Amino acid sequence: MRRREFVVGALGAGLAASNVLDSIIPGAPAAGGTASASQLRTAIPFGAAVRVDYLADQFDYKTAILEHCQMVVGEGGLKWIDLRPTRDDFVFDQPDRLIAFAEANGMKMRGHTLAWYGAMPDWTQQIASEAEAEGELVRHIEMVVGRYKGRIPSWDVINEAIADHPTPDSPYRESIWQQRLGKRFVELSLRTAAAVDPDVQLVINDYAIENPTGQCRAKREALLNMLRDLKDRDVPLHAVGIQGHLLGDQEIDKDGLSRFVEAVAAMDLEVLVTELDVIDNKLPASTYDRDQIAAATANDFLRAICDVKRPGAILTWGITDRYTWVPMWFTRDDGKPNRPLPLDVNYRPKALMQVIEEYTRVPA
Ligand code: 9MR
Repeated sequence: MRRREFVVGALGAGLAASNVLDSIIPGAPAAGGTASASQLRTAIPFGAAVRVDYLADQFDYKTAILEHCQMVVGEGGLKWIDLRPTRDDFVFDQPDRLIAFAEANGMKMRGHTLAWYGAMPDWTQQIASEAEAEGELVRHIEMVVGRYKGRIPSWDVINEAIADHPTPDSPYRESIWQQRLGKRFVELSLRTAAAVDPDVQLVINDYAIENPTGQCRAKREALLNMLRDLKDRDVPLHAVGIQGHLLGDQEIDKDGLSRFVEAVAAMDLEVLVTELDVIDNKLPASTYDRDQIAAATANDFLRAICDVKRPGAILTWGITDRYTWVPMWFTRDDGKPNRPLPLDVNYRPKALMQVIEEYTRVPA
């Protein structure tokens, strides 16, 4: 079978879950497709989160990014803690270097992120009133989106605004923005970003929506409610970022995730996969088995999305197992290093990379 026929099957009706190992072997049989011809002829841009310092001094790292990515996003650099060490300083060094790299190499850069509870400098704890919060948030977004206007085409305006265990009465996560402004910080951020750069893609980004658990069901529902509320009030918004930090030992809720994507698409919103990786701390020790399970999990996840709607981009949260956030929270009991990303520590492609390529490449 030629690649084109194979990709038709992979993107269309999808690969049977049990078939994932076949799916990454050239020549494997594929089911009949349902995706349109235009969907199949257009590649999905692939990208990765980048640590900008390593681009400068690690040849293999830079080569891997250049070889595999059409898009980059700073793993840090645009977070408040990096940009705003003090209330009055804006430090643009890292994102300036990353955008220069992207532009020099014909890549797009995504912006991550404008309003998040995490990675906040201590001084923001002193934001005491509603007016002060509004002033700081608006000033920040105007300054940062304005600096890269026309150059960063897509922004995670809102990151992880849904509570870890949302309830109908309390769907939002605590943050300085939520505490001082209530839920209107979401609308304020989106409207401010849209006013600064009307062409930018405005994204709401979140995680833990892909498993068949009560927590993920509640997160999906809370996120959809938030999106509906924004759309009902004509708040500018273009896409939902599904982060995709997949728990390797948990099943993907294919129906639940597909239904979620359907509901997002029905609101005329695009879907992006923004932070894909596979958390492997509970997976078997064998490297081979672990990589196959990670690839199968990612395949189930991507298939559930792509069966419904072609994502605007697929990005992983890092490119090589050498540099990943995963061991900060999910070290293995056996002491073996984590393997969450598409390339191993020596930049060799793993089964996960093959799965990603099946979804992102233009058919021959
Ligand atoms: O990978 C990032 C890590 O290096 C940072 O220390 C951390 C705090 O800024 O953020 C990590 O990235 C997170 C992303 O910004 C939002 N989704 C979850 C990611 C992994 O924790």
